[in-house]
Amino acid sequence: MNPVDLTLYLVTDSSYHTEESFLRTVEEACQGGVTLVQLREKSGGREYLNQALRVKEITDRYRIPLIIDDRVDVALACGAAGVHVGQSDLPVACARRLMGPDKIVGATAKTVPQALEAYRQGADYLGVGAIYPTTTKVVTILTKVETLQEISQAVPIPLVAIGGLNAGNLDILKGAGMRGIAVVSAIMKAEQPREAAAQLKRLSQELVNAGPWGSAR
Ligand code: TZP
Ligand code: MG
Repeated sequence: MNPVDLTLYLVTDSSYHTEESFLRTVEEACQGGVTLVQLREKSGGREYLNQALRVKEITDRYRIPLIIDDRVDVALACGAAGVHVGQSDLPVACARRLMGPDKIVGATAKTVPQALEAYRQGADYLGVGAIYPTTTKVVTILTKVETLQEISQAVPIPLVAIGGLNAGNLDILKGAGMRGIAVVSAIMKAEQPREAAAQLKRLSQELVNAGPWGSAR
């Protein structure tokens, strides 16, 4: 299992940005303290790789691992730290085989059987949600907090919650055993991404510390 700091996971969406404001937002988020960045763009292979290389230049400067959504080939081609696969992407076992043992492989899981399968196939962490309805373009269903708890008890790998999360609605995750939060809009649409990231990180840290993984215990 590769160690990964999920405290504040930024998932990108460039759709409402110019390239310049997109890259600046990612950089400010890094300055604000995001612990992991996922490039999640729906462009074709060549354009996706070029975006990945530009984002990696930034994340490398801040020593923050970059994860590529969906595409193992793009992750390998740009030298990313890892890949994140959903239920309709390559199976985790394939992603693991292609990425090798030392890269991060994350997976989406919305149920206990999906979580167990991803864990057994070699996932390092799981993204679970959507916790709340989201305005980000994604095919997803809402995941109940009880399901988060069941998943966190079923697998030994860390979980990150995603979907509609912002600084004002994280309390629902108390006691759910999460190791962090993943956000798109709360940072990508923020007027001050650096400040937004810093605040979300503080709140996520409090949440994690209060749970079973916390250093406070
Ligand atoms: N998977 C489940 S919800 C979601 C993804 C990629 C999008 C979350 O975006 P936001 O803006 O943080 O609700
Ligand atoms: Mg995906």
